[in-house]
Amino acid sequence: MRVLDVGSSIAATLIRFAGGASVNAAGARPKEPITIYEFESCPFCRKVREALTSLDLDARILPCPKRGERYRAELVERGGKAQFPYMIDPNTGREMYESDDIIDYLYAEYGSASARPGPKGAVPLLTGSLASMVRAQQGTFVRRSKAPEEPLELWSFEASPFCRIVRERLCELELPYLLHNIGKGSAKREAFVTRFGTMRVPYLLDPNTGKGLYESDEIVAYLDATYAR
Ligand SMILES: N[C@@H](CCC(=O)N[C@@H](CS)C(=O)NCC(=O)O)C(=O)O
Repeated sequence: MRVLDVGSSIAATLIRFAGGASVNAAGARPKEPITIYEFESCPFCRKVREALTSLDLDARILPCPKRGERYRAELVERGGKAQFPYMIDPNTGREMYESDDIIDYLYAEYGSASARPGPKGAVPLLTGSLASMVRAQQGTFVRRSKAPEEPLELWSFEASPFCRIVRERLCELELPYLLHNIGKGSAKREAFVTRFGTMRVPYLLDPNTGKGLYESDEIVAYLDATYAR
């Protein structure tokens, strides 16, 4: 039911104290987007995605839901184990596991090390896991899908309840996408409005079909109709 879906997604945002709503520490800009192997319900991945919004960074997301085959095996080959998140920065050649190390790295490279919020002990793990429970573990397990030729593009920010609903489905369907983080205060908002006419997210653009969509429930229906098997 739509009202439960949106209500539980709002609850997930509140449980995480609305982390990843706005930009607070954007520094040097990477030429190429960062790549992240992750899955939506993972509390460690959630922390990293919140940092990406705070730093106003885009990312190539390679979704690795449990039982997924598209990118999990690729990561094991590359990094040696199935542990998420895993980050690759094509601009510096650095790659790493461990969410806290990734966040330290991103703040030092693309924000400022002094603006990096403290790790806060077990709180992100507890609240991030609770948020996933409230969402009934959506964004955890794979759904069979056709692989797109080109990655999709999603304009989103981490705390948005509506964007979460879309990210969960992209994750379950193992659809790679370029995540344009566009939190409050993002330098990319003006260009978005100029290009699309209004400031509203989520916005999904599928270069494989030329389709562009705003409403989260319509986006999910589109993804299912186009890619689910
Ligand atoms: N200390 C690591 C913990 C990462 C971790 O345990 N990730 C879990 C997902 S929440 C994982 O990779 N599980 C293996 C799997 O899903 O197959 C970090 O902070 O990045």
